[in-house]
Amino acid sequence: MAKTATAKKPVAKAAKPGAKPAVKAAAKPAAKAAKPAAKVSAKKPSAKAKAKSAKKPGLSLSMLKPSVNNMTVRVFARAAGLDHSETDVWGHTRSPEYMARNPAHLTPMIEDKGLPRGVLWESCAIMQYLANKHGLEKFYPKAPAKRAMIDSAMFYLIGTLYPYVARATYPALNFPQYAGEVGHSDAHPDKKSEAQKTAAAAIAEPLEVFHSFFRDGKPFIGGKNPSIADIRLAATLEFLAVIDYELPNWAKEYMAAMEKKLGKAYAEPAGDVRGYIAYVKSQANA
Ligand SMILES: N[C@@H](CCC(=O)N[C@@H](CS)C(=O)NCC(=O)O)C(=O)O
Repeated sequence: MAKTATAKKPVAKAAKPGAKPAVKAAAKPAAKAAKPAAKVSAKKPSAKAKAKSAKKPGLSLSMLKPSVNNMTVRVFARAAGLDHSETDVWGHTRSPEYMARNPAHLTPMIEDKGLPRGVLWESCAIMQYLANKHGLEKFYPKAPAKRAMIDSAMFYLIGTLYPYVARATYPALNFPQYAGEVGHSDAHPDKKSEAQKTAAAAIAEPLEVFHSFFRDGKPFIGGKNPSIADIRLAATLEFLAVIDYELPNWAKEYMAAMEKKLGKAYAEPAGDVRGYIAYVKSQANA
């Protein structure tokens, strides 16, 4: 979802997380999406978690709740037990303050003193960095060959699968174009809908590659446990519900397995995305 802050007014209105009708349609966590730029502590640390967070200093994440790019990092931070706070930057990504820190005006974005420019964006790069920094090998193996497969799956997702998903779902989500897409079209709505359908049809092939090649008979791309590539994939597939995309059975089972394995860490951020989808669908049917 690019250019949120510059979205045309009606779009911005429809898209605003936590707008009243959304609360009605949304699962509970989406209700919390209401306050833009509000800092929300993602979790109340237990005594054990507090001890852990001494090793893992607080992390600040700027995010947008309806976005699966953001859901990716939100799930990861929770699953990895990273002590972090989340700031909802809805409507602020193009503000001079945000742009001064992040000229790409993108979320998710983390802030960390150790980073040369103080901030980092791109969901996969953020997960790689945090996994490296905190030695989270369970999510991002160190062994070069294993790591290369995770990297390959993530690059393939961002470079090939995601653009199809964005073209197929963003019109239904009332999102502007995906970051990196340019162009304006005066094409007849029928032609636009045809292009959207073509993109949806193109999803099947790369999706199958994740199954047959990257999973290769294992429960997850990471093997027995979900890796950062699995978090990225499962979050991406969440958007397909907005176009009632018929996922193959393996993908349905895979997503259920991800949610079962990661529990609340997955369910809570997914609830925000699902809540938003329920809201836009209810608007479309109204
Ligand atoms: N490839 C990037 C995509 C990031 C992206 O498109 N972010 C959108 C939200 S889904 C955004 O922050 N848009 C706000 C803007 O462009 O102003 C990632 O994986 O992090």
